[in-house]
Amino acid sequence: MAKVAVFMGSASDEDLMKPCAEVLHSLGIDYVFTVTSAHRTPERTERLVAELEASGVQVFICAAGMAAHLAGAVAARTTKPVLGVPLAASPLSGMDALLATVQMPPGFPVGTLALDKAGAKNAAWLAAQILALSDPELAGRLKAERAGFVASVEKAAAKVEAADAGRRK
Ligand code: RP5
Repeated sequence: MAKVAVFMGSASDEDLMKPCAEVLHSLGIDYVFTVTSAHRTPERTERLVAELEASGVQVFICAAGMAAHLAGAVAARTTKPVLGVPLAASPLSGMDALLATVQMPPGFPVGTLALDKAGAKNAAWLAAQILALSDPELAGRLKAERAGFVASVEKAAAKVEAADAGRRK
């Protein structure tokens, strides 16, 4: 049963959002990954939110570029947490999507992540942390992943230090 829904405003957003799906998959979180537009398919967006919420989705991740209203449109239709990923899809390099996503009026929050792939990944991590509030097993997996980050930095540091030591010889 999907716990997270990932919506993109267009199929052209798929490449930037694949890392979100990859993180969710790596954490063993069941998710839906699909396209729906606040502007082009408002009825589909409304229907998907209602159906997915009824089927057990706990967190909605919405990614869009340009005048990015998708996260706001979803936030209008659910009280589940909505995370927004602004995408650079216009000559404004994502500033348009960032402002449209982050500047929600009071009462309809959208937890806004970084632009593009960094935000896509962190939306998945944050969704996992939200789910982990009521899932001790997932919380344990997140702690293990953090330990993996520590190990990879220590490994990289040792490599850099060894290379520097070699240059000084
Ligand atoms: C937004 O407009 C989409 O999220 C996409 O980032 C952008 C351009 O969409 P396409 O014209 O490529 O479908 O709604």
